[in-house]
Amino acid sequence: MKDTNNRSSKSGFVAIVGLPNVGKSTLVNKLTETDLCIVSSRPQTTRNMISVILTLPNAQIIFQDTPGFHEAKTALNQAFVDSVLKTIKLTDIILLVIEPNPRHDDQFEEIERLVTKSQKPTILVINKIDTLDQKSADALIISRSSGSLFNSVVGTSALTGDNCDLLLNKVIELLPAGPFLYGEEDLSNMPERFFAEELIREQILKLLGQEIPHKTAVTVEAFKEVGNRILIQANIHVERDSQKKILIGRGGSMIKNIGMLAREKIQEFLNSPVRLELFVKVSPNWTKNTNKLKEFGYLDSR
Ligand SMILES: Nc1nc2c(ncn2[C@@H]2O[C@H](COP(=O)(O)OP(=O)(O)OP(=O)(O)O)[C@@H](O)[C@H]2O)c(=O)[nH]1
Ligand SMILES: [Mg+2]
Repeated sequence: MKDTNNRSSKSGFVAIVGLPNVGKSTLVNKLTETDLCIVSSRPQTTRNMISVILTLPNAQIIFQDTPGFHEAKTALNQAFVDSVLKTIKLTDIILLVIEPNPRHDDQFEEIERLVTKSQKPTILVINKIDTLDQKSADALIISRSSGSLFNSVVGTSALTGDNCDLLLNKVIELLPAGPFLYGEEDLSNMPERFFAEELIREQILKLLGQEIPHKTAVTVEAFKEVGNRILIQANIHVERDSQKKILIGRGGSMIKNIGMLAREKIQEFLNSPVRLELFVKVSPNWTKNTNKLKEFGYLDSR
């Protein structure tokens, strides 16, 4: 296959899956040298499959970040799990990301089984290798490689970038021959408004305590040019009045802070001045309501 400049080319979709908080999104950002996937120290940060495109001279890779695989207790959690299952089914190559001392519970066994039984090329990525000394890291990779069901086993640090080039080369080796599927400048096939929602959610994850971010969804309701700025109006949905009060903060201080920090990030992303208006809405029990999940973009509306 030839790319647009008539060179031999490879292209394909590469899913990044694993338990929550193992560093999947950090790894996608590092491999693509972007900042498109939001990252936080808490589990269940990623909620949708997110495509990030890396175009190299002879290869185009569409990385697919996915939500952490976990037990689905609410309709929202089920939507996360379903998006992982769908991505595994439709992708070309699968990277299963684990930590040096992975949990060996039912969820881990299930995701490992899904990946190794997929009949697709797979790589086991042992991430956060920077938390081990060199000797232990080498020993771990050797022991995981022996008798492994994966095409390759690689130890990486998405934080420091260690071995990320090696991982990228292994991905390129496994990539099928094919023409580029997207323009060479495209960073994602997802709309700008999706990333604006994510950048607002990122600040909520950073600024608010344990439970609130898990009960929060962001929807952009308006996204338009007004004069030399882009006006973005977004709703922040929570489940209860008490959560709304916390999000607004004393005298509106919390929502003001979220808005200020998110606006800076969105301006950087869009490379344009932005006016951001945020509204907090109570949508009782939205995490359990499939109609709301469709409205908020977590379930297909078809
Ligand atoms: N030490 C170390 N920390 C890392 C590494 N990669 C990611 N982290 C940290 O691990 C935490 C989780 O990272 P994420 O990239 O959000 O993890 P995730 O797997 O996408 O999490 P979910 O979206 O919740 O499933 C963050 O605090 C990261 O900074 C790594 O290679 N080394
Ligand atoms: Mg993530």
